[in-house]
Amino acid sequence: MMLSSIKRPVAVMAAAALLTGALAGCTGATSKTPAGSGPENTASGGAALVAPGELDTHLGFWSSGPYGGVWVVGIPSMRILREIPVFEQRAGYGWGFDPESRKMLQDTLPDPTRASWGDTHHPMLSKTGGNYDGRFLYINDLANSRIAKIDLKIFKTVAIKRIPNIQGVHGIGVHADTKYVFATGEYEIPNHLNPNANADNKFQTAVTVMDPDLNVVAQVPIEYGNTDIMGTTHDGRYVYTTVYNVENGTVMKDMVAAEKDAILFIDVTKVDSALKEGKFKEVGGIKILDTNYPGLKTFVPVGKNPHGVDPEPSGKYIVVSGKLSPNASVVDIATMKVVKEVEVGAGPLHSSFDNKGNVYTGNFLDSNVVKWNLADALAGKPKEEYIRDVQPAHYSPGHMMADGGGTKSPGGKWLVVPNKFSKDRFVNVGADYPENQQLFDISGDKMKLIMDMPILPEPHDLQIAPAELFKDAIQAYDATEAAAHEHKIEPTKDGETRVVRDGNKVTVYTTAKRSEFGFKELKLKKGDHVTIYVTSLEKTKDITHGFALPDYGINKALNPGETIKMEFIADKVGTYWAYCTWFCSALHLEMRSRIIIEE
Ligand code: CUK
Ligand code: CUA
Ligand code: CA
Repeated sequence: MMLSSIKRPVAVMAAAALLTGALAGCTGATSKTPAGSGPENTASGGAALVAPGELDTHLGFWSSGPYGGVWVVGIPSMRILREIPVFEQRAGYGWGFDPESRKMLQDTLPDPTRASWGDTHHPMLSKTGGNYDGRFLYINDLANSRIAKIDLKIFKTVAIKRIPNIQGVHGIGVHADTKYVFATGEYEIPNHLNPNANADNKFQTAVTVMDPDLNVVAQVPIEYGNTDIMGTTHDGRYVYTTVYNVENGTVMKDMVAAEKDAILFIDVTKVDSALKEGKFKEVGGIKILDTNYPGLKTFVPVGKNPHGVDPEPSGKYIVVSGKLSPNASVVDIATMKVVKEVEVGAGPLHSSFDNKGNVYTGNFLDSNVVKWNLADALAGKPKEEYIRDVQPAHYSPGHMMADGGGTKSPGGKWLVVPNKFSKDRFVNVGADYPENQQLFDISGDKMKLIMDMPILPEPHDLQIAPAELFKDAIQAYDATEAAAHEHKIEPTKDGETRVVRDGNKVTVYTTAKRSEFGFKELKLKKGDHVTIYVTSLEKTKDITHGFALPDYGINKALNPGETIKMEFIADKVGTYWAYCTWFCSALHLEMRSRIIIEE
């Protein structure tokens, strides 16, 4: 291999080799690489590359569709840094195998005996003053009408809630100061909202208002057949959603019958005042707001079956993607009127923004990304002028996201285009093709394709923020005491294992370090209700242990300084090994302890 002259990571080379068209014209410095694979002609002059040992400047948070979790990806390298399991069990992290996370998953299912799964579409970072603040990430589960909160101090899911009275939580929105989190209901459930709540009994779905911990504050009944994608204004005043089924149709033909559908604006200040004035009925513990409360809801007619609703940075307009029309509709927030229909191409689904007044709209049918200038379009300039660039996407993009794209302050550097198809972009691996997501450098006049990256189905939507925003995420729990405190137990010291028996209730307090657990052997009686707390004595970052007792369905990762809790009923007589599941030292396989269960 003649790699000595190439100062760039293998991943980029591999990707670049697939991009010969886009990256043609490399210089002599990389002449030994496949033709057209040079980095020098990217708009950034190669700065896009993240060499081994270098760190990414941005983090992307991906929803993973029916994969049910969140992927954290470094940008611009596009290296997957970790997964945050949310709605599904994940053995790697032991998510869903300990009582706390299992309860979070199962208690929020319609039937707790079923396997938990999720269909995640829209990750939304928490905000302060209309900009990402790096504290939390919220994400929906379309499948089971759930929403989850991830704490970005620990990159773990800390709350999952099932939202009552609606089916299919699809769009979610985060208030400009994270005062509220909002969710839509995609599927109509006629008359489902308690008929007593509203005399005319015609409500099909509801918009849900939650506090930052996802407790339902109120629901706003909606008379139309769905509420779809959501957004919020940068001043915190409105949350808005597309409504593509004003027809209340139950089959596709009927859902596209009307010439116009709508954008629904909900005035957040009216939610507050209606609550304050008691303009609601309480149904099953949920405050159902008086739907006729003045100024609470405004429906703005737009072209049929609209889709993406994206707030541009100035806070004046929302760009609504037409889906069935070749237009993006620009809605003026102050007047709640469509002020411009901008022709962008066939099948626009979503848009994102840079810091120079440009909009990036993805066309599903044309399979491209169109960069257009908002001011020029609003001024009525011809298409040749307001459209600044068109680049093919491979293939058929859904969402697209620029760094800081949904905020007041986009960064204007990166655009990620998650595509629905990859077709010929990767080596054949059977009838299931990987999905293809593409990275564009948008800092120049023209968009530059930097990378193709195959990923598991499916990269649905994402948020991109500077990595700097997450610098306070913990790398090791500061003190064993702090982690033990969460479980309200005395911290367990080195060399100490306490076994406390109270009838058939047995509580074990023990430790983990390289490379042994605090107890060497544990004797239990058949029928014992066992709780085991394991505290990691590690202080070194990146030394993770695991605690698995497979015969009792237990498996959990254990970070430095962390205390985990496991429970089981010792209902099988025999000898069972608890072992460490994370490779932690040369003696990792020796890190196991015997549990003997006697009659
Ligand atoms: S919806 Cu999927 S392409 Cu769930 Cu965000 Cu538009
Ligand atoms: Cu501890 Cu492997
Ligand atoms: Ca419609």
